[in-house]
Amino acid sequence: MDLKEIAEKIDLHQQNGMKMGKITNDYPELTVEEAYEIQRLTIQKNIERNDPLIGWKMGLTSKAKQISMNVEEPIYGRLTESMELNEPVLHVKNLIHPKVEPEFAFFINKELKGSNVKPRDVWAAAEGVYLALEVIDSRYENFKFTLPDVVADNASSTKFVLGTQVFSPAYTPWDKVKVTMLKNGEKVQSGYGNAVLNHPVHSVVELTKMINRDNLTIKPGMLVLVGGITEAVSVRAGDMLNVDYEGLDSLDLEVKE
Ligand code: 0L1
Ligand code: MG
Repeated sequence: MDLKEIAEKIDLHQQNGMKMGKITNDYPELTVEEAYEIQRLTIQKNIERNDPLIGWKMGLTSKAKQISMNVEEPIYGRLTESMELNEPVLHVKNLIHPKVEPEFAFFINKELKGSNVKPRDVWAAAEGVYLALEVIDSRYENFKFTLPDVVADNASSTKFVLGTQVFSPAYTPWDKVKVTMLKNGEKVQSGYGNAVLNHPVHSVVELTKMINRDNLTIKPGMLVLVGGITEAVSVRAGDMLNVDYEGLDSLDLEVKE
């Protein structure tokens, strides 16, 4: 099994929004550790194209998603500059079957590292929290994959957009924020911040511990998308999403061809 060759294939499908068969169809013995190495090699290709790493995302952070995948811990992916939308407009022409989920993004401005990191270390390192929408678009048919497949495909990362306002991490109980998503004026999802590992801060703690296994750290200036607060919602051209974060602000996303 040539991990570099697999990374090149995934990169091609990610860049062109082309679906592909599961990697584990060809390599059923693929481990999660090897899948993270494929993810690293794939994102290395973005970095070589002047599309630098700007952060991390956590996935499978809700108990429901973990049970459905039969796993006991979340997964992580890497965010690069080209994934950030500069305005709340999503073009779906080069995407496969995009879905959108409401999240929080922690802006970390002090290095977080080690296997013993605690919530208070995250609060000391977090300079701000943004409201965020993540667009996921698995490269696998029908969003069907095993754990190593989805890890290799960078945890389905595709695009994300941040709200304009940054919030102090200190004054909001992020686990208690109610989020309601409307699609074309109709309520489609709602949930609370505690859907993310009981409290979003735990997501940053877990990420720090998970990447520490590969001697990696969260560097100052990095964003962390903590995980979906509700189920992800499928979108297509012509859709309009309005997401209300009670007591804070709301985000819109216009979906165009
Ligand atoms: O951001 C996410 O929670 C996605 C994790 C990967 C699983 C999926 O694509 O649904
Ligand atoms: Mg997500």
